[in-house]
Formats: sequence, C-alpha cells, structure tokens
Amino acid sequence: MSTELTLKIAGMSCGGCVRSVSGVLSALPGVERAEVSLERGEANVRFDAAQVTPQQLLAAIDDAGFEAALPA
Ligand code: 9UX
Repeated sequence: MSTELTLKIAGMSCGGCVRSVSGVLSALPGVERAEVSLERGEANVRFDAAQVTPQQLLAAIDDAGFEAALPA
C-alpha cells in the first residue's frame, strides 16, 4: 500500500540540486515516485511504507547536503 508525502527541502539552488534529490530518493527501496520542485522547495514522494520510513526519506536528503523536514 503506497503513501504520499510532500517534504519541505531547504538548500536547493538549481536544477542540479533537483536531480540530486530526485536521484537519492529514487534510489531508496520502496520509493515509487519522487517529484521535486525547485520553486516550491518541496518533494512529493510516493512510497511503500512497509519498505521505507519518512525518517529514511529525510535522512537520504540530508545526507545529500540539503535540509529536509516533514510538512508542518
Ligand atoms: Mo547547482 Mo546544487 O550548480 O547541489 S547542483 S547549486
């Protein structure tokens, strides 16, 4: 069963950052789709909650050099 979440991401400055974030999210087992918006500073992610947790999504983005947070 897939879940959808829109994460807030700080620190993205160009399309390369968008590709980096898209890449690290897509590489996680259980991530089905990741749509990253530079303008909004967000990533909409659809994932299988049985395979990956929201905290793992945040950690992967942080490890890539950005600062991710759950929606307020
Ligand atoms: Mo663009 Mo981002 O030159 O990590 S790729 S600012």
